[in-house]
Amino acid sequence: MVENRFERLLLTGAAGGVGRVLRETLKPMARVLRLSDVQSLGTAGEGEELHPCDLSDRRAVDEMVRGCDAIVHMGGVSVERPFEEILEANIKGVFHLYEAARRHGVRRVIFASSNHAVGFYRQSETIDAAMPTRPDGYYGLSKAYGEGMASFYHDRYGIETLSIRIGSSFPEPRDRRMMHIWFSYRDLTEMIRRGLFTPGIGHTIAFGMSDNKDPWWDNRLAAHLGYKARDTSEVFREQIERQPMPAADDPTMVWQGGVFTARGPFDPVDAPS
Ligand code: 15L
Repeated sequence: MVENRFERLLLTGAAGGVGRVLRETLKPMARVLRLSDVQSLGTAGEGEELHPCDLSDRRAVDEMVRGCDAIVHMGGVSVERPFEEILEANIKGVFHLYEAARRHGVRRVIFASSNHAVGFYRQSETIDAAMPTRPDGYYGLSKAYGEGMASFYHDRYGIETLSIRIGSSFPEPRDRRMMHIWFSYRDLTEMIRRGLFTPGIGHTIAFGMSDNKDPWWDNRLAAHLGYKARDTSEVFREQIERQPMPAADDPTMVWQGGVFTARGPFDPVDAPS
């Protein structure tokens, strides 16, 4: 893996939980890190450029991408929400992003997909990236759509993408489900680095997880990235197992997507009953 720094790397969603971490850890990978979000980004530090942007605004996204060599796309709605909200940031937003990438000659994208693209697989199943998606809501659907967009822009225009189906990327796992899919910030950063600098990735889908015990996901189709996790959720096992055991039919014990599988429906207030 030849690791030349990018001249200008764009990070969207830079004000979010994961984005705030990547704002620091991606810095060595570019001379200038352009940071974008709809939320406040504070003030620019050394080597940073702030570029607030609403992903549903096509012109604004085009401007945001202009001059960048690569994109780490963490932006958009990151939880289950009514379809109309998902539509703006995640469906239109990802289209705007890839169109801008095409127009401005960006050759590499990291797309923050999610485990919720496959959230309706059971926890008893082991899945790989070749198996059909099983979205657990509108949010999960938007991530499956984003992966489709990445595949299309590769086949049609040669833009390469690593779609990372991120598990639970928090400082620590919060429950038994997350023990299986926890993704430390250090491992997330390493997977992004591999996605940015490994040659010839086409459109690769990888499951974003640390080296956890009893994983539900098989990453052999992303082996060419050479990604190796350094962290594991095992160090949190004792504290997590002190939590009361949920009922066997609790969504967090049955489905890979956990509580996301039980969100909704979201009736509009003026819907006929
Ligand atoms: C996600 O995709 C969400 O963005 C994050 O907030 C978590 O809920 C995570 O999945 C998860 O499944 O734990």
